[in-house]
Amino acid sequence: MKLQSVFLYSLLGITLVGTSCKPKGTSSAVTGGAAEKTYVPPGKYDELYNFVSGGFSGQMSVYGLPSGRLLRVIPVFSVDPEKGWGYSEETKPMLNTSHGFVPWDDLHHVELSQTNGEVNGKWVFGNANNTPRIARIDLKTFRTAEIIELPNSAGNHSSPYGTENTEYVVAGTRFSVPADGAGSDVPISSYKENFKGHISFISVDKETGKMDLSFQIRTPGVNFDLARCGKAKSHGWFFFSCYNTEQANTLLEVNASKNDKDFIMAVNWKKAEEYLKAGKGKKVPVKYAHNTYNETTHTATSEFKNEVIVLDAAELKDICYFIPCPKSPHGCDVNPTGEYIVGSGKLAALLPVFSFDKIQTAIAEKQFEGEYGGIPVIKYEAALHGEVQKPGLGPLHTEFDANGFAYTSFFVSSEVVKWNVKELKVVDRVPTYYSVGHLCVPGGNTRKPYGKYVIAYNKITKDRYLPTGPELSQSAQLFDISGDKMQLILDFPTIGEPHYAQAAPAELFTKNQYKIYKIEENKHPYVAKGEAETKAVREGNKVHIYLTTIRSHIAPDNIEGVKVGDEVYFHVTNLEQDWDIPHGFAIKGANNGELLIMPGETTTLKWIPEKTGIFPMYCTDFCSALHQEMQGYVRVSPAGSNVPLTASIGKNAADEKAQK
Ligand SMILES: [Cu+2]
Repeated sequence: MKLQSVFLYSLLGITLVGTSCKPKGTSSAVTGGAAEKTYVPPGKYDELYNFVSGGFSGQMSVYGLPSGRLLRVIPVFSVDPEKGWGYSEETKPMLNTSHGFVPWDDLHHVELSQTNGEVNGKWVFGNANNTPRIARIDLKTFRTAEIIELPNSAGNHSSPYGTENTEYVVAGTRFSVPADGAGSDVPISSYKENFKGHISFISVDKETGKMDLSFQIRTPGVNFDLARCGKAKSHGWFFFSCYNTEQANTLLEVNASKNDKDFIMAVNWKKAEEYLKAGKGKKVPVKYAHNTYNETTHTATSEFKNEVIVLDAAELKDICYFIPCPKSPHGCDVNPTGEYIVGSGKLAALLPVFSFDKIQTAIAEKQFEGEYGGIPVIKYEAALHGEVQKPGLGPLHTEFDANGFAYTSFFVSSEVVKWNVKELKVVDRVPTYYSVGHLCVPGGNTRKPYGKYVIAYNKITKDRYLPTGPELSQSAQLFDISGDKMQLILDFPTIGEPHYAQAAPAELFTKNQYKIYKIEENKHPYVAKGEAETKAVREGNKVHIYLTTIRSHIAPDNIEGVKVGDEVYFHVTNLEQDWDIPHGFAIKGANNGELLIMPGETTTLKWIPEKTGIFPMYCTDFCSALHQEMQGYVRVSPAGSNVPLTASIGKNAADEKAQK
């Protein structure tokens, strides 16, 4: 055990050295011609979309490659004043959970939907690591369309990984915890007895994308880190990396680093489906939110669900198998043929590569070394294809190209290493600046990698960019891998933590893009389809204002008769039917964000005035030469006043009265 600790601390020591000194050749690493390879002339589109997680920002960002230009930040789990996400009444339900309104999360992994193991351009999924949730983003609109909460889970790290036809996205719990509900109040010291892992299988409708928590598999209590589905020959299986097989529940830094080997868990999900159909699952009472955004009503709804079906892996012996893997594995990656599964022990000095065929033989011949928590443990040698010797320090994650090569990131030694999957020989290595986490080869997790680039997502930037106070921008680095040697061609700053990313050719997405919402198809209950339909309606202390925006005015632009303490709902319909003409909406004193309303859309801002006076409202999104004139006034009177509620445009309420 002493030796292991020395090994652990020597790795940590290297971390400190590696991140506090500037490696040699940080600028000379970029060779001539790099600028040409990343230059996208003004007016030209990039070749690829790169979907990058925002980590602790809770959002997803979209970059063009090879330019590295930031194209969009998609709000997912965190409120976003730029888009009005989580501020408009219509989007607030998207952030509902069984814990109430949760306006933040930690988005670690992105997953593009697939058909036959290739990216199909329909959706991208993201995980919420803190309050476990999975989101589906519709790539017609680049908007979050659905968020489903995960019961019995804590720290939803090992997600969202999809099967090769996106039959399911899966989510493994990072923290094993007692199952939700009755029986969850137990001593922490009873970890071994009471803490359980749950792997969630969320089905995805092929046409609509609609998600459903189909079932969960209950496992012994360990920490699940990452996962990948089997593909081609291994379709029907899933592979999860697990650490903390020590089942430590304090000081994991040391106590979860004791065992020489942890596990990769192989799951036969087709078998699990059979058990599900045969009624072998147990209905377990839980509470979780399922939030859906409707593009016709422009409104999200939350539905709360009360049970989930759980299959117990310790009882149903042939759905889960453990494979020993050195040491605290992070990445668990399946190559394009589906035959090889690469384990990346973040405290290991070698890379084990497992063989799907050998795993199947080992299961058939029961080559087990015992059980762990009731689950068979396959003998290491029986599952192993071979080990890559001395590849680097701290392997994290592997992606693949189309030519039989793997690219592994090494956090501790800050490098990307290219190696041959069959022969297990290192063929190239390049430094990263600094401390790379995940990698992305466009399509590198599919049956047909695109394979022209590898992008490193780095945790630390140090001296890479102009100083911006105590924190520097995080970054990505683009390498050309079209030749034998990897060539660094671009650095670009990123938002939040660029934890993981995927990329695919732009044409998969550009063909489906929404340009407007058709106003005649708008089914929002408070839509105004033209200025003639604008009005103000009082229902007790609620005031509904049907308001429209079009270049360059707001209708109505004079509202009187609102009283202190009223709940005022501005239902703003953007009448524009022209691409790229959103309008914004804000009002003085609203302790809320703004709205951003797409062409043809209706969105609502709730405002409770607390003072009397005249409150200007205006368009916040620069829309035309007379954008600055796009404004109006709301008069707020005392709570008991009898100023009548009026809404007008082109004249004042008082003028109207005078005419009568
Ligand atoms: Cu405007």
